[in-house]
Amino acid sequence: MKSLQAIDPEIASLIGMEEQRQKDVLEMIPSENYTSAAVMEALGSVLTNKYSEGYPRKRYYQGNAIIDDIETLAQERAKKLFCVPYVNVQALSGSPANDAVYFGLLDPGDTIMGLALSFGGHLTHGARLTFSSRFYRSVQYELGNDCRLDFDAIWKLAKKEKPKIIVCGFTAYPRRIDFAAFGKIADEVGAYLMADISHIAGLIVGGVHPSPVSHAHVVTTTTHKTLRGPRGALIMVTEKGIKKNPDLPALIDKAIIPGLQGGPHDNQTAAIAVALKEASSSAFKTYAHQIVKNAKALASELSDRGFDLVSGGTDNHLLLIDLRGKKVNGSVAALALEVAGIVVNKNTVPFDPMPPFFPSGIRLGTPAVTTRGMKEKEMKKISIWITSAVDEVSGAELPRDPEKRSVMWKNMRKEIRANKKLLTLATEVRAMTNHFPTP
Ligand code: DSN
Repeated sequence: MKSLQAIDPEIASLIGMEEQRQKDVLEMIPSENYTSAAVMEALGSVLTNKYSEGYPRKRYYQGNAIIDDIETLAQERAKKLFCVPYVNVQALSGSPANDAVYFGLLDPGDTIMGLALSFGGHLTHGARLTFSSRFYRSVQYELGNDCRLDFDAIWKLAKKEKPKIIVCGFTAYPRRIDFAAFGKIADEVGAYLMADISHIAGLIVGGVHPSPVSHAHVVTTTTHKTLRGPRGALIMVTEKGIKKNPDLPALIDKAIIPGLQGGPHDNQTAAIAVALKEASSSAFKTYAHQIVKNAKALASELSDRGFDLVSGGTDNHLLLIDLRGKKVNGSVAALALEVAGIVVNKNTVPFDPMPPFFPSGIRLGTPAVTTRGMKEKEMKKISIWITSAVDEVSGAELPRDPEKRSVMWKNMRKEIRANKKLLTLATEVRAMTNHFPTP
């Protein structure tokens, strides 16, 4: 940081402030985590200086012998950890990874079928306004009335629409995913099954969530969520995938380059390799188990305090809370919690009558606080703070009329930011987080 401080004190100071913020608060956005110092060292290395279009030993530029070894190591570690025969480590992040699978396997206009965004799917799973619905025909499944996957409805939709790819794996689904049931449906309709395990990759390698590898043809994941690596992604083809189409690895490699990307980010590839090494340790298994234990403890404490948990609880790292019972809009609650030092995200809940920017719920999770060493005892404290913060804004529902809502939200934001009770909670939070160092 010394040279950065000398060259650009403004950015150095902002990074320092962000570092302090990350230490002071409870980071509870379930897709965030604290990566290790070793991962960051690889990420900030000289590897950022190199161009390496192509793949190991098939590069367009000279000088890539060492980069070849790094990329091969990342590939081999991923293959071993996830038990797959092929992996591409070059996708720059999760959305480009999913886009590459579609680009490689589909023609424009082919049908993809994923969970609707408002029910916990991802933008790239066929949501309106995205690449995935503009260039492909997107059909979307929803959850059942119990807010769980309804395999009967999914099967019927697949049979009717005949998608070429069925996407499973979600961003706001707190329950275990039955990959076998998805695999059976995909096989029956002749579709590829793509499992996007971005949220739960760390839980899968840690042995606390079943793996999709025997049921899916293609598996994608980001590397920076529960897997705790740098930003980045993996695209994997399973034995089942190669059996269905032996060309899948070549199609995906070609989709990445020349299809969608130029040179890979070699510093990112090395950092992914480091994270994969860390994730294969027994300490990581303990970590993954603790993430789930913490999420379950938090769910039970919050339920006891009158919160309405979507689907009634959690099997994984995240909780989705419907705040309509508390008479608070998700945006209002998320801001109040932020002022109180607890960082979550507003989120739609299944069958949400409100728009995505002002949804009825919040989503929170335990991967980052578990990295800091917090356990069930701390989850109880956190649930008490969450309750106090949300109770402080109870009654703050926002109108559905956009104009009225905009005026009300503007005034409310000012009040919440200055709320003394919330600011006091933040000092209590800080007193605790100081005892739990970040990596
Ligand atoms: N932003 C990710 C998440 O929070 O789940 C999805 O892209």
